[in-house]
Amino acid sequence: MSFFNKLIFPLLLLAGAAHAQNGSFTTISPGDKEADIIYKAARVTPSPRQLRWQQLELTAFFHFGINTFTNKEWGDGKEDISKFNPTELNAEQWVKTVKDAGIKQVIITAKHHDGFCLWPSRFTEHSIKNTPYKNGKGDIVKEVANACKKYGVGFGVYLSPWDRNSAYYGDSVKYNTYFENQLTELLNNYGKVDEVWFDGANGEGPNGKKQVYDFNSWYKLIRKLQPQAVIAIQGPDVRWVGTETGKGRLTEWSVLPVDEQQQKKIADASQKDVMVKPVVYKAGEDLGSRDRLKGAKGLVWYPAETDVSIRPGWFYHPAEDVKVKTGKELLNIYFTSVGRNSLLLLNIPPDTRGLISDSDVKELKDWTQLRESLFKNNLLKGFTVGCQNGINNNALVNGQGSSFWTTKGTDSTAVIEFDSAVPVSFNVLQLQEDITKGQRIEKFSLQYLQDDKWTEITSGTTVGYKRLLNFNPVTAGKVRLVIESSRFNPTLVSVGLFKSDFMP
Ligand code: FUL
Repeated sequence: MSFFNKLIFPLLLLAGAAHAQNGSFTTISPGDKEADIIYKAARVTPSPRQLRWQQLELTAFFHFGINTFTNKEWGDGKEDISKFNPTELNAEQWVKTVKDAGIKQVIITAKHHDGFCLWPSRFTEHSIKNTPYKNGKGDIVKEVANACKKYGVGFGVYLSPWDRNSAYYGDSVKYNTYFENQLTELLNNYGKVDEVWFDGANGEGPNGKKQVYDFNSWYKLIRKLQPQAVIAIQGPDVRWVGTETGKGRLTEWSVLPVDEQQQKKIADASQKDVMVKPVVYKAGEDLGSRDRLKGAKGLVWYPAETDVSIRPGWFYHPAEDVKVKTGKELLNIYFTSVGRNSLLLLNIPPDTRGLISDSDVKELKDWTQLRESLFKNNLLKGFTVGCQNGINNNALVNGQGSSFWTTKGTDSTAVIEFDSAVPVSFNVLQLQEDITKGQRIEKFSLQYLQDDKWTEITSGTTVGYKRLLNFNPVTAGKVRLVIESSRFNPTLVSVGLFKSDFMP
């Protein structure tokens, strides 16, 4: 053990003691004061499956089905499925294309609202087995799962609860059994499943069919058969950010209050398998501020997923070949999703041939190139780092991500100074908290020394897994990050400054 480690190690142990954790939920006792609630909130942490998911940063949707061939967004379940016949389908091209774009996991629309199944389900005739594709012997869920295995990419399924084809829909008991049978097929027959996506959409309207979903049984089934899978949207692990624009909240908390009903479910479930009643949160809504936490009965780690399509629609439409989002637009979306403490789920819909079309491939390549060149070199590397009340200051720019920076004692504010004799020019700030310790930072600013005066460049509220901010270019050799407010000792795994020619 080096001298440095001998000094630092006991400090980290001490810090570790001060950072004892709650797990992914905590209960609030009736006697808890506001300060107690904030103390508890700061120590709620992601479950292992939530942490793995968050660290993926980028995942992809493949919207593909009968809509691809009828040129629709929402089918009514009465489509002539003999139209389903992709003649050049190559799931490896889909998975390889997105993997090359840095995407770590994909989700296939195994069944969309029209009820058409991309696998030969035993429980319906409305499936691929009754189409000309491979003379009814095809299974696109399997093709995608196998391609994911080959390329080492995570695999997920979208199974729409709203089903406009099934005669059972509206007969709650029968439909729930049908749905569970289908879910069981998907969970049992395709190897490891990393994400199950339950869409909240339902267009039945006030006079339509009324179906009560048995969410708890579905969740139990998934936990039993694929315990590592996150259950997203109408599920307990991942929530919808509330918009399909690609823009998350400027203040995005992953720790949210839960009500008493959810509390009971939490108590009924085992500690590791928190059950959260699905809630749709509105895009602009404040979800986790101190004000929101005040009356909380419980707190839960419930992170945001931002889904957006590379095209105007979710399914492929030839007329949209000229409306594919450009690499630069996708870079902006990266900033407003991943850069706002969310995960980006980008939809790339294969075309009628069964391939990701050339226009989409080109824009994905441009996007990747822009992102990779932007984040290649942290300009703070080589700067000396100073923070009077900091522990492990050098971890901030060493690029390892394995150790974290925090403050001594119970300090919840800090000033971290970065110095270099050689000034650099930058217009992007990247911050990352160590979310394995919780989400804590509430207010920060970035400043630089100009004519002996500290001048603010940019400021923000939450950080979480990742925060990206862009601003007009600044050239400086003395920069400081001021953590103005935090719910407990702030933590950071990295601070980065970068220069992009493409950010506004
Ligand atoms: C929505 C659906 O209605 C769209 O068709 C699409 O699947 C999107 C991801 O979710 O709720």
